[in-house]
Amino acid sequence: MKKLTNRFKGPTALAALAGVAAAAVVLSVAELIGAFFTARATPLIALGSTFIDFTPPWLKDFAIATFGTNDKAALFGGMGLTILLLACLLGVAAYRKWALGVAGVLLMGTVIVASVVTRASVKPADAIPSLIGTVAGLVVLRLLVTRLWRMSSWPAVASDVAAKGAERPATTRRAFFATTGITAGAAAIAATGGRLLSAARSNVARARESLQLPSPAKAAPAVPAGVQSATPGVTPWVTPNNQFYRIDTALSVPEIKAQDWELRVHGLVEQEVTLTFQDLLDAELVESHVTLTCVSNPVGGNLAGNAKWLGLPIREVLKMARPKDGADMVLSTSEDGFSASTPLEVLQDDRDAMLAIGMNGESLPLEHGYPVRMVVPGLYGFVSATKWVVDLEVTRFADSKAYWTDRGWSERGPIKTMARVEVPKSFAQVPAGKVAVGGTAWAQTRGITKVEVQIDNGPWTEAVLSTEASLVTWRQWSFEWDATPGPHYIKARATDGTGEVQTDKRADPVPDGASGWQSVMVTVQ
Ligand SMILES: Nc1nc2c(c(=O)[nH]1)N[C@H]1C(S)=C(S)[C@@H](COP(=O)(O)O)O[C@H]1N2
Ligand SMILES: [Mo]
Repeated sequence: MKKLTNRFKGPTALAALAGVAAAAVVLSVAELIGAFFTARATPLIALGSTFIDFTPPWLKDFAIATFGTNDKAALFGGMGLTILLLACLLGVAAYRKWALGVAGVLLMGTVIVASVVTRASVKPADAIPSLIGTVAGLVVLRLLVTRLWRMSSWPAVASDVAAKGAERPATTRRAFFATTGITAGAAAIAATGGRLLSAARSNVARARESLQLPSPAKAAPAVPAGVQSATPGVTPWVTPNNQFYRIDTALSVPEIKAQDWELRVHGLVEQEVTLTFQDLLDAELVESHVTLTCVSNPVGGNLAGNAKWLGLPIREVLKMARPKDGADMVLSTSEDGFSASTPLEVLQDDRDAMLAIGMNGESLPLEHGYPVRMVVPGLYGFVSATKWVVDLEVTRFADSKAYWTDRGWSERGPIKTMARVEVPKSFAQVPAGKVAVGGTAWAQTRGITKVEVQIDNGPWTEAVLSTEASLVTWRQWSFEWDATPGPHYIKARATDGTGEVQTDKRADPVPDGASGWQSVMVTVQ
Protein backbone atom coordinates (compact mmCIF):
# COMPACT_ATOMS: atom_id res chain seq x y z
CA MET A 1 0.00 0.00 0.00
CA LYS A 2 2.80 2.38 0.96
CA LYS A 3 4.53 1.64 -2.26
CA LEU A 4 1.42 2.45 -4.23
CA THR A 5 0.95 5.82 -2.53
CA ASN A 6 4.53 6.78 -3.22
CA ARG A 7 4.29 5.71 -6.73
CA PHE A 8 1.19 7.70 -7.53
CA LYS A 9 1.43 10.60 -5.16
CA GLY A 10 5.00 11.81 -5.20
CA PRO A 11 6.08 11.58 -8.82
CA THR A 12 2.56 12.11 -10.15
CA ALA A 13 2.11 15.45 -8.44
CA LEU A 14 5.56 16.60 -9.54
CA ALA A 15 4.97 15.39 -13.08
CA ALA A 16 1.71 17.34 -13.15
CA LEU A 17 3.66 20.38 -12.03
CA ALA A 18 6.14 19.83 -14.84
CA GLY A 19 3.23 19.74 -17.29
CA VAL A 20 1.87 23.02 -15.98
CA ALA A 21 5.29 24.65 -16.26
CA ALA A 22 5.68 23.41 -19.83
CA ALA A 23 2.23 24.67 -20.86
CA ALA A 24 3.01 28.02 -19.23
CA VAL A 25 6.18 28.19 -21.29
CA VAL A 26 4.32 27.43 -24.55
CA LEU A 27 1.81 30.22 -23.90
CA SER A 28 4.12 32.83 -22.41
CA VAL A 29 6.87 32.49 -25.02
CA ALA A 30 4.24 32.76 -27.75
CA GLU A 31 2.65 35.71 -25.96
CA LEU A 32 5.99 37.52 -25.68
CA ILE A 33 7.03 36.98 -29.29
CA GLY A 34 3.42 37.65 -30.32
CA ALA A 35 3.84 41.26 -29.21
CA PHE A 36 5.58 41.77 -32.54
CA PHE A 37 2.75 40.21 -34.53
CA THR A 38 -1.02 40.80 -34.88
CA ALA A 39 -2.45 41.24 -31.36
CA ARG A 40 -5.41 39.06 -32.13
CA ALA A 41 -3.08 36.19 -33.08
CA THR A 42 -1.43 35.70 -29.70
CA PRO A 43 -2.41 32.26 -28.40
CA LEU A 44 -4.61 33.18 -25.45
CA ILE A 45 -6.62 35.68 -27.46
CA ALA A 46 -6.87 33.37 -30.46
CA LEU A 47 -7.90 30.36 -28.33
CA GLY A 48 -10.51 32.42 -26.53
CA SER A 49 -11.86 33.81 -29.79
CA THR A 50 -12.09 30.37 -31.32
CA PHE A 51 -13.93 29.19 -28.25
CA ILE A 52 -16.39 32.10 -28.63
CA ASP A 53 -16.94 31.22 -32.29
CA PHE A 54 -17.91 27.68 -31.30
CA THR A 55 -20.05 28.82 -28.39
CA PRO A 56 -23.61 27.57 -28.87
CA PRO A 57 -26.32 30.24 -28.44
CA TRP A 58 -27.54 28.84 -25.11
CA LEU A 59 -24.06 29.12 -23.67
CA LYS A 60 -23.50 32.64 -25.05
CA ASP A 61 -26.86 33.57 -23.62
CA PHE A 62 -26.02 31.98 -20.29
CA ALA A 63 -22.63 33.72 -20.16
CA ILE A 64 -24.12 37.14 -20.88
CA ALA A 65 -27.03 36.57 -18.51
CA THR A 66 -24.70 35.42 -15.73
CA PHE A 67 -21.63 37.58 -16.23
CA GLY A 68 -23.06 40.46 -18.30
CA THR A 69 -20.27 42.60 -19.66
CA ASN A 70 -17.80 40.57 -17.53
CA ASP A 71 -18.36 37.64 -19.86
CA LYS A 72 -14.81 37.98 -21.19
CA ALA A 73 -13.23 37.67 -17.75
CA ALA A 74 -15.37 34.58 -17.15
CA LEU A 75 -14.25 33.10 -20.44
CA PHE A 76 -10.58 33.57 -19.59
CA GLY A 77 -11.15 32.07 -16.13
CA GLY A 78 -12.80 28.98 -17.56
CA MET A 79 -10.17 28.64 -20.24
CA GLY A 80 -7.36 28.96 -17.68
CA LEU A 81 -8.82 26.16 -15.57
CA THR A 82 -9.23 23.89 -18.57
CA ILE A 83 -5.65 24.51 -19.68
CA LEU A 84 -4.42 23.88 -16.12
CA LEU A 85 -6.14 20.49 -15.97
CA LEU A 86 -4.94 19.42 -19.40
CA ALA A 87 -1.41 20.56 -18.53
CA CYS A 88 -1.42 18.35 -15.40
CA LEU A 89 -2.45 15.38 -17.52
CA LEU A 90 0.25 16.27 -20.02
CA GLY A 91 2.96 16.20 -17.35
CA VAL A 92 1.83 12.88 -15.92
CA ALA A 93 1.59 11.32 -19.38
CA ALA A 94 5.04 12.59 -20.35
CA TYR A 95 6.54 11.17 -17.17
CA ARG A 96 5.03 7.77 -17.79
CA LYS A 97 5.81 7.65 -21.47
CA TRP A 98 7.81 10.40 -23.13
CA ALA A 99 6.19 9.80 -26.53
CA LEU A 100 2.86 10.79 -24.97
CA GLY A 101 4.44 14.02 -23.76
CA VAL A 102 5.68 14.84 -27.24
CA ALA A 103 2.29 14.03 -28.70
CA GLY A 104 0.58 16.17 -26.05
CA VAL A 105 2.73 19.25 -26.63
CA LEU A 106 2.41 18.90 -30.40
CA LEU A 107 -1.36 18.58 -30.05
CA MET A 108 -1.44 21.71 -27.92
CA GLY A 109 0.72 23.51 -30.49
CA THR A 110 -1.54 22.36 -33.31
CA VAL A 111 -4.70 23.56 -31.57
CA ILE A 112 -3.13 26.95 -30.87
CA VAL A 113 -1.74 27.39 -34.38
CA ALA A 114 -5.07 26.31 -35.88
CA SER A 115 -6.97 28.85 -33.83
CA VAL A 116 -4.44 31.56 -34.68
CA VAL A 117 -4.48 31.09 -38.44
CA THR A 118 -8.26 30.80 -38.68
CA ARG A 119 -8.78 34.31 -37.21
CA ALA A 120 -9.92 36.92 -39.69
CA SER A 121 -7.25 39.19 -41.21
CA VAL A 122 -4.24 37.37 -39.78
CA LYS A 123 -1.18 36.53 -41.87
CA PRO A 124 0.40 33.05 -41.98
CA ALA A 125 3.47 34.54 -40.27
CA ASP A 126 1.29 35.14 -37.22
CA ALA A 127 1.71 31.42 -36.48
CA ILE A 128 5.43 31.89 -35.77
CA PRO A 129 5.10 32.89 -32.07
CA SER A 130 2.99 29.81 -31.33
CA LEU A 131 5.40 27.52 -33.18
CA ILE A 132 8.38 28.86 -31.22
CA GLY A 133 6.37 28.62 -28.00
CA THR A 134 5.55 24.98 -28.74
CA VAL A 135 9.22 24.09 -29.27
CA ALA A 136 10.21 25.92 -26.08
CA GLY A 137 7.49 24.08 -24.15
CA LEU A 138 8.70 20.75 -25.45
CA VAL A 139 12.29 21.49 -24.40
CA VAL A 140 11.18 22.52 -20.90
CA LEU A 141 8.95 19.48 -20.49
CA ARG A 142 11.83 17.19 -21.48
CA LEU A 143 14.15 18.95 -19.05
CA LEU A 144 11.77 18.66 -16.11
CA VAL A 145 10.68 15.11 -16.83
CA THR A 146 14.31 14.03 -17.12
CA ARG A 147 14.92 15.46 -13.65
CA LEU A 148 12.03 13.42 -12.31
CA TRP A 149 13.34 10.24 -13.91
CA ARG A 150 16.67 10.82 -12.27
CA MET A 151 15.24 11.20 -8.80
CA SER A 152 16.51 8.20 -6.94
CA SER A 153 13.98 8.42 -4.16
CA TRP A 154 11.11 7.02 -6.23
CA PRO A 155 10.68 3.34 -6.46
CA ALA A 156 10.84 2.27 -10.10
CA VAL A 157 7.55 3.02 -11.78
CA ALA A 158 7.84 1.26 -15.05
CA SER A 159 10.77 -0.59 -16.45
CA ASP A 160 11.66 2.01 -19.06
CA VAL A 161 11.58 4.76 -16.47
CA ALA A 162 13.80 2.75 -14.18
CA ALA A 163 16.23 2.06 -16.97
CA LYS A 164 16.44 5.72 -17.86
CA GLY A 165 17.09 6.76 -14.28
CA ALA A 166 19.40 3.95 -13.26
CA GLU A 167 22.82 4.88 -14.46
CA ARG A 168 22.37 8.67 -14.16
CA PRO A 169 23.36 10.76 -11.15
CA ALA A 170 20.37 11.31 -8.87
CA THR A 171 18.52 14.64 -8.84
CA THR A 172 16.97 15.95 -5.70
CA ARG A 173 13.46 17.13 -5.13
CA ARG A 174 14.91 20.54 -4.32
CA ALA A 175 16.66 20.79 -7.69
CA PHE A 176 13.39 19.89 -9.41
CA PHE A 177 11.46 22.57 -7.55
CA ALA A 178 14.18 25.10 -8.29
CA THR A 179 14.04 24.40 -12.02
CA THR A 180 10.23 24.43 -12.06
CA GLY A 181 10.14 27.60 -10.01
CA ILE A 182 12.58 29.38 -12.30
CA THR A 183 10.64 28.21 -15.35
CA ALA A 184 7.32 29.39 -13.93
CA GLY A 185 8.82 32.73 -12.92
CA ALA A 186 10.35 33.23 -16.35
CA ALA A 187 7.01 32.33 -17.96
CA ALA A 188 5.14 34.84 -15.83
CA ILE A 189 7.65 37.55 -16.68
CA ALA A 190 7.54 36.70 -20.38
CA ALA A 191 3.73 36.76 -20.47
CA THR A 192 3.49 40.05 -18.59
CA GLY A 193 6.28 41.51 -20.71
CA GLY A 194 4.45 40.41 -23.84
CA ARG A 195 1.24 42.11 -22.77
CA LEU A 196 3.05 45.33 -21.80
CA LEU A 197 5.07 45.31 -24.98
CA SER A 198 1.91 44.88 -27.12
CA ALA A 199 0.30 47.80 -25.32
CA ALA A 200 3.38 50.00 -25.75
CA ARG A 201 3.71 49.16 -29.42
CA SER A 202 0.13 50.16 -30.15
CA ASN A 203 -0.21 53.84 -30.81
CA VAL A 204 -3.76 53.72 -32.14
CA ALA A 205 -5.10 54.88 -28.77
CA ARG A 206 -2.86 57.94 -28.91
CA ALA A 207 -3.75 58.69 -32.53
CA ARG A 208 -7.42 58.54 -31.58
CA GLU A 209 -6.92 61.12 -28.84
CA SER A 210 -5.44 63.61 -31.25
CA LEU A 211 -8.05 63.13 -33.98
CA GLN A 212 -10.16 66.23 -34.61
CA LEU A 213 -13.75 65.46 -35.56
CA PRO A 214 -15.35 67.71 -38.19
CA SER A 215 -18.55 69.51 -37.34
CA PRO A 216 -21.65 67.96 -38.82
CA ALA A 217 -23.39 69.38 -41.88
CA LYS A 218 -26.63 68.52 -40.09
CA ALA A 219 -26.37 68.87 -36.31
CA ALA A 220 -28.42 66.77 -33.95
CA PRO A 221 -31.71 68.45 -32.96
CA ALA A 222 -31.33 70.02 -29.53
CA VAL A 223 -32.33 67.63 -26.79
CA PRO A 224 -35.61 69.00 -25.39
CA ALA A 225 -35.87 69.84 -21.72
CA GLY A 226 -37.47 67.16 -19.58
CA VAL A 227 -36.14 64.01 -21.24
CA GLN A 228 -34.76 62.85 -17.93
CA SER A 229 -37.12 60.94 -15.64
CA ALA A 230 -38.30 62.97 -12.65
CA THR A 231 -37.45 60.00 -10.44
CA PRO A 232 -33.96 60.30 -8.95
CA GLY A 233 -31.68 57.37 -9.69
CA VAL A 234 -32.96 56.62 -13.18
CA THR A 235 -30.26 56.03 -15.85
CA PRO A 236 -28.88 59.23 -17.41
CA TRP A 237 -30.73 59.92 -20.67
CA VAL A 238 -27.43 60.20 -22.55
CA THR A 239 -25.15 57.32 -21.62
CA PRO A 240 -21.57 58.51 -21.06
CA ASN A 241 -19.09 56.65 -23.26
CA ASN A 242 -17.36 55.00 -20.33
CA GLN A 243 -20.69 53.63 -19.06
CA PHE A 244 -21.95 52.45 -22.42
CA TYR A 245 -22.48 48.68 -22.45
CA ARG A 246 -19.99 46.74 -24.52
CA ILE A 247 -20.86 43.46 -26.23
CA ASP A 248 -18.73 41.82 -28.90
CA THR A 249 -16.75 38.73 -29.75
CA ALA A 250 -13.43 40.61 -29.78
CA LEU A 251 -11.14 39.45 -26.98
CA SER A 252 -8.51 41.89 -28.10
CA VAL A 253 -9.92 45.12 -29.44
CA PRO A 254 -8.99 45.54 -33.11
CA GLU A 255 -6.49 48.37 -33.51
CA ILE A 256 -7.05 50.03 -36.84
CA LYS A 257 -5.20 53.18 -37.80
CA ALA A 258 -7.65 55.71 -39.19
CA GLN A 259 -5.33 56.44 -42.12
CA ASP A 260 -5.23 52.73 -43.00
CA TRP A 261 -8.98 52.25 -42.73
CA GLU A 262 -10.89 51.46 -45.89
CA LEU A 263 -14.44 50.36 -46.49
CA ARG A 264 -15.13 48.23 -49.52
CA VAL A 265 -18.70 48.34 -50.84
CA HIS A 266 -19.32 45.56 -53.34
CA GLY A 267 -21.52 42.63 -54.31
CA LEU A 268 -24.80 43.25 -56.14
CA VAL A 269 -23.93 46.82 -57.08
CA GLU A 270 -23.51 48.72 -60.33
CA GLN A 271 -20.41 50.46 -59.01
CA GLU A 272 -17.94 49.16 -56.43
CA VAL A 273 -16.99 51.88 -53.97
CA THR A 274 -14.01 52.19 -51.65
CA LEU A 275 -14.15 54.79 -48.90
CA THR A 276 -11.21 56.06 -46.86
CA PHE A 277 -11.36 57.75 -43.50
CA GLN A 278 -10.51 61.03 -45.19
CA ASP A 279 -13.54 60.56 -47.46
CA LEU A 280 -15.68 60.39 -44.33
CA LEU A 281 -14.06 63.48 -42.81
CA ASP A 282 -14.74 65.36 -46.05
CA ALA A 283 -18.37 64.20 -46.41
CA GLU A 284 -21.56 65.85 -45.20
CA LEU A 285 -21.90 64.23 -41.83
CA VAL A 286 -25.03 64.07 -39.74
CA GLU A 287 -25.38 63.84 -36.00
CA SER A 288 -28.21 62.22 -34.07
CA HIS A 289 -29.11 60.55 -30.82
CA VAL A 290 -29.80 56.85 -31.24
CA THR A 291 -30.43 54.20 -28.58
CA LEU A 292 -28.60 50.93 -29.21
CA THR A 293 -29.92 47.70 -27.74
CA CYS A 294 -28.45 44.21 -27.53
CA VAL A 295 -30.59 41.22 -28.45
CA SER A 296 -29.11 39.39 -25.44
CA ASN A 297 -30.59 41.93 -23.07
CA PRO A 298 -32.86 40.09 -20.64
CA VAL A 299 -36.14 41.69 -19.52
CA GLY A 300 -35.07 44.43 -17.10
CA GLY A 301 -31.43 44.20 -18.22
CA ASN A 302 -29.03 47.02 -18.97
CA LEU A 303 -27.58 46.10 -22.36
CA ALA A 304 -28.91 49.29 -23.94
CA GLY A 305 -27.40 52.75 -24.22
CA ASN A 306 -28.20 56.10 -25.77
CA ALA A 307 -25.54 58.26 -27.43
CA LYS A 308 -25.11 61.09 -29.89
CA TRP A 309 -23.53 59.63 -33.01
CA LEU A 310 -21.72 61.49 -35.78
CA GLY A 311 -21.44 59.82 -39.15
CA LEU A 312 -22.26 59.51 -42.81
CA PRO A 313 -25.70 58.15 -43.72
CA ILE A 314 -25.18 54.71 -45.29
CA ARG A 315 -27.92 55.73 -47.73
CA GLU A 316 -25.43 58.12 -49.35
CA VAL A 317 -22.83 55.38 -49.78
CA LEU A 318 -25.44 53.06 -51.28
CA LYS A 319 -26.47 55.81 -53.70
CA MET A 320 -22.91 55.81 -55.04
CA ALA A 321 -22.80 52.00 -55.30
CA ARG A 322 -26.32 51.63 -56.79
CA PRO A 323 -27.62 48.23 -55.59
CA LYS A 324 -28.93 45.91 -58.30
CA ASP A 325 -32.47 44.58 -58.46
CA GLY A 326 -32.99 41.52 -56.30
CA ALA A 327 -30.60 42.62 -53.55
CA ASP A 328 -32.34 42.75 -50.17
CA MET A 329 -29.54 42.68 -47.58
CA VAL A 330 -26.21 44.25 -46.71
CA LEU A 331 -23.71 41.98 -45.01
CA SER A 332 -21.35 44.17 -43.03
CA THR A 333 -18.10 42.62 -41.84
CA SER A 334 -15.65 43.84 -39.22
CA GLU A 335 -11.90 43.70 -39.37
CA ASP A 336 -11.96 40.77 -36.92
CA GLY A 337 -14.47 38.69 -38.85
CA PHE A 338 -17.80 39.47 -37.16
CA SER A 339 -20.65 40.06 -39.61
CA ALA A 340 -24.23 41.33 -39.51
CA SER A 341 -27.09 41.05 -41.99
CA THR A 342 -29.10 44.25 -42.30
CA PRO A 343 -32.13 44.63 -44.59
CA LEU A 344 -31.15 46.85 -47.53
CA GLU A 345 -34.26 49.02 -47.29
CA VAL A 346 -33.50 49.88 -43.65
CA LEU A 347 -30.16 51.32 -44.76
CA GLN A 348 -31.84 53.32 -47.54
CA ASP A 349 -34.82 54.85 -45.77
CA ASP A 350 -34.74 58.15 -43.92
CA ARG A 351 -33.90 56.80 -40.46
CA ASP A 352 -30.27 57.82 -40.87
CA ALA A 353 -28.49 54.51 -40.48
CA MET A 354 -24.88 55.63 -40.45
CA LEU A 355 -21.21 54.87 -40.68
CA ALA A 356 -20.37 56.53 -37.38
CA ILE A 357 -17.02 58.05 -36.45
CA GLY A 358 -18.10 60.03 -33.39
CA MET A 359 -19.83 59.14 -30.12
CA ASN A 360 -20.99 61.85 -27.72
CA GLY A 361 -18.63 64.42 -29.22
CA GLU A 362 -15.52 62.20 -29.23
CA SER A 363 -14.01 59.82 -31.73
CA LEU A 364 -15.42 56.34 -31.22
CA PRO A 365 -13.72 54.70 -28.26
CA LEU A 366 -11.57 51.75 -29.43
CA GLU A 367 -13.91 49.22 -27.85
CA HIS A 368 -16.95 50.81 -29.50
CA GLY A 369 -15.56 50.40 -33.00
CA TYR A 370 -12.82 52.93 -33.73
CA PRO A 371 -12.39 54.26 -36.32
CA VAL A 372 -15.76 53.44 -37.93
CA ARG A 373 -18.85 51.47 -36.93
CA MET A 374 -22.44 51.13 -38.07
CA VAL A 375 -25.35 52.56 -36.13
CA VAL A 376 -28.79 51.56 -37.35
CA PRO A 377 -31.86 52.84 -35.49
CA GLY A 378 -34.48 50.21 -34.71
CA LEU A 379 -32.45 47.01 -35.05
CA TYR A 380 -30.62 45.03 -32.38
CA GLY A 381 -26.84 45.40 -32.55
CA PHE A 382 -26.15 41.85 -33.73
CA VAL A 383 -27.83 42.50 -37.08
CA SER A 384 -26.74 46.08 -37.60
CA ALA A 385 -24.19 47.76 -35.36
CA THR A 386 -20.95 46.32 -36.80
CA LYS A 387 -17.95 47.86 -35.06
CA TRP A 388 -14.55 48.16 -36.79
CA VAL A 389 -16.53 47.77 -40.02
CA VAL A 390 -14.41 47.31 -43.17
CA ASP A 391 -16.69 45.64 -45.73
CA LEU A 392 -20.24 46.06 -46.98
CA GLU A 393 -21.48 43.38 -49.34
CA VAL A 394 -24.80 44.07 -51.01
CA THR A 395 -26.40 40.64 -51.25
CA ARG A 396 -29.55 38.65 -50.51
CA PHE A 397 -30.78 37.01 -47.30
CA ALA A 398 -31.11 33.84 -49.38
CA ASP A 399 -27.41 33.89 -50.32
CA SER A 400 -25.40 34.96 -47.26
CA LYS A 401 -25.53 34.32 -43.53
CA ALA A 402 -24.21 36.58 -40.78
CA TYR A 403 -22.05 35.57 -37.80
CA TRP A 404 -24.85 34.95 -35.28
CA THR A 405 -27.34 33.65 -37.84
CA ASP A 406 -24.93 30.76 -38.32
CA ARG A 407 -25.07 30.20 -34.57
CA GLY A 408 -28.78 29.84 -34.01
CA TRP A 409 -29.92 33.45 -33.88
CA SER A 410 -32.39 35.14 -36.18
CA GLU A 411 -31.33 36.69 -39.49
CA ARG A 412 -33.40 39.79 -38.71
CA GLY A 413 -33.70 41.67 -35.45
CA PRO A 414 -36.15 44.56 -35.05
CA ILE A 415 -36.05 45.83 -31.47
CA LYS A 416 -38.95 44.72 -29.27
CA THR A 417 -40.92 47.21 -27.16
CA MET A 418 -39.60 47.18 -23.61
CA ALA A 419 -40.26 49.02 -20.36
CA ARG A 420 -37.67 48.82 -17.62
CA VAL A 421 -38.20 49.54 -13.93
CA GLU A 422 -34.99 51.06 -12.55
CA VAL A 423 -36.14 52.62 -9.28
CA PRO A 424 -36.69 51.09 -6.80
CA LYS A 425 -34.32 48.22 -7.41
CA SER A 426 -35.31 44.59 -7.03
CA PHE A 427 -35.42 43.49 -3.38
CA ALA A 428 -35.13 47.11 -2.19
CA GLN A 429 -36.61 48.06 1.18
CA VAL A 430 -38.58 51.29 0.98
CA PRO A 431 -40.48 53.33 3.58
CA ALA A 432 -44.28 53.38 3.43
CA GLY A 433 -45.93 56.42 1.86
CA LYS A 434 -45.05 58.17 -1.40
CA VAL A 435 -42.41 56.18 -3.29
CA ALA A 436 -40.92 57.45 -6.54
CA VAL A 437 -40.87 54.73 -9.21
CA GLY A 438 -39.15 55.29 -12.53
CA GLY A 439 -37.35 53.85 -15.47
CA THR A 440 -36.76 53.80 -19.19
CA ALA A 441 -38.72 52.37 -22.11
CA TRP A 442 -37.81 51.88 -25.75
CA ALA A 443 -39.27 50.91 -29.09
CA GLN A 444 -36.84 52.48 -31.54
CA THR A 445 -38.37 53.85 -34.78
CA ARG A 446 -41.91 53.39 -33.37
CA GLY A 447 -41.52 55.50 -30.24
CA ILE A 448 -43.14 55.14 -26.82
CA THR A 449 -46.61 56.62 -26.29
CA LYS A 450 -47.52 55.14 -22.93
CA VAL A 451 -46.00 53.40 -19.93
CA GLU A 452 -48.26 51.78 -17.35
CA VAL A 453 -47.45 50.50 -13.90
CA GLN A 454 -49.19 47.75 -11.99
CA ILE A 455 -48.77 47.14 -8.28
CA ASP A 456 -49.36 43.50 -7.34
CA ASN A 457 -52.55 42.52 -9.15
CA GLY A 458 -54.06 46.00 -9.10
CA PRO A 459 -55.15 48.08 -12.09
CA TRP A 460 -52.68 49.26 -14.73
CA THR A 461 -52.08 52.96 -14.10
CA GLU A 462 -50.45 55.39 -16.50
CA ALA A 463 -47.00 56.64 -15.57
CA VAL A 464 -45.83 60.18 -16.38
CA LEU A 465 -43.79 60.11 -19.57
CA SER A 466 -40.72 62.30 -19.83
CA THR A 467 -40.36 64.40 -22.97
CA GLU A 468 -39.84 62.46 -26.17
CA ALA A 469 -36.64 63.43 -28.01
CA SER A 470 -37.24 61.30 -31.09
CA LEU A 471 -38.62 57.97 -32.20
CA VAL A 472 -35.16 56.38 -32.27
CA THR A 473 -34.22 57.17 -28.68
CA TRP A 474 -35.49 55.70 -25.47
CA ARG A 475 -38.06 57.50 -23.36
CA GLN A 476 -38.09 57.73 -19.60
CA TRP A 477 -40.99 57.70 -17.17
CA SER A 478 -41.86 58.22 -13.53
CA PHE A 479 -44.68 57.14 -11.29
CA GLU A 480 -45.69 58.09 -7.80
CA TRP A 481 -46.73 55.12 -5.73
CA ASP A 482 -48.57 55.28 -2.45
CA ALA A 483 -46.87 52.33 -0.81
CA THR A 484 -48.42 50.31 2.02
CA PRO A 485 -46.31 48.08 4.30
CA GLY A 486 -45.55 44.57 3.17
CA PRO A 487 -44.00 42.85 0.18
CA HIS A 488 -45.11 44.17 -3.22
CA TYR A 489 -44.51 43.58 -6.90
CA ILE A 490 -44.08 46.48 -9.32
CA LYS A 491 -44.68 45.70 -12.99
CA ALA A 492 -44.36 47.99 -16.02
CA ARG A 493 -45.38 47.75 -19.66
CA ALA A 494 -45.03 50.15 -22.56
CA THR A 495 -47.16 50.96 -25.59
CA ASP A 496 -45.37 51.85 -28.82
CA GLY A 497 -46.24 54.44 -31.48
CA THR A 498 -48.27 51.91 -33.46
CA GLY A 499 -50.56 51.45 -30.45
CA GLU A 500 -49.29 47.98 -29.67
CA VAL A 501 -48.96 47.12 -25.99
CA GLN A 502 -45.77 45.36 -24.94
CA THR A 503 -46.47 41.64 -24.87
CA ASP A 504 -46.52 39.76 -21.57
CA LYS A 505 -45.46 36.62 -23.40
CA ARG A 506 -42.10 35.59 -21.97
CA ALA A 507 -39.42 34.87 -24.53
CA ASP A 508 -35.73 34.15 -24.08
CA PRO A 509 -33.19 36.35 -25.87
CA VAL A 510 -32.52 33.53 -28.38
CA PRO A 511 -33.31 33.83 -31.26
CA ASP A 512 -34.62 37.38 -31.68
CA GLY A 513 -34.81 39.14 -28.31
CA ALA A 514 -36.41 38.72 -24.89
CA SER A 515 -39.99 39.76 -24.19
CA GLY A 516 -42.32 39.83 -21.21
CA TRP A 517 -43.07 42.22 -18.37
CA GLN A 518 -40.47 43.00 -15.76
CA SER A 519 -41.60 42.46 -12.19
CA VAL A 520 -39.68 44.05 -9.34
CA MET A 521 -40.17 42.79 -5.78
CA VAL A 522 -39.81 45.35 -3.01
CA THR A 523 -40.47 45.36 0.71
CA VAL A 524 -42.30 48.37 2.16
CA GLN A 525 -41.63 49.02 5.85
N1 LIG B 1 -17.13 43.79 -34.88
C1 LIG B 1 -18.18 43.55 -34.07
N2 LIG B 1 -19.20 44.41 -34.06
C2 LIG B 1 -20.26 44.20 -33.26
C3 LIG B 1 -20.33 43.05 -32.44
C4 LIG B 1 -19.24 42.14 -32.48
O1 LIG B 1 -19.23 41.11 -31.80
N3 LIG B 1 -18.17 42.43 -33.30
N4 LIG B 1 -21.42 42.86 -31.63
C5 LIG B 1 -22.65 43.54 -31.98
C6 LIG B 1 -23.61 43.51 -30.90
S1 LIG B 1 -24.28 41.99 -30.54
C7 LIG B 1 -24.03 44.63 -30.25
S2 LIG B 1 -25.31 44.58 -29.18
C8 LIG B 1 -23.38 45.93 -30.49
C9 LIG B 1 -22.89 46.53 -29.20
O2 LIG B 1 -22.22 47.73 -29.42
P1 LIG B 1 -21.44 48.40 -28.22
O3 LIG B 1 -20.46 47.39 -27.69
O4 LIG B 1 -20.77 49.61 -28.76
O5 LIG B 1 -22.47 48.74 -27.18
O6 LIG B 1 -22.26 45.80 -31.35
C10 LIG B 1 -22.45 44.96 -32.45
N5 LIG B 1 -21.29 45.08 -33.28
MO1 LIG C 1 -25.86 42.28 -29.06
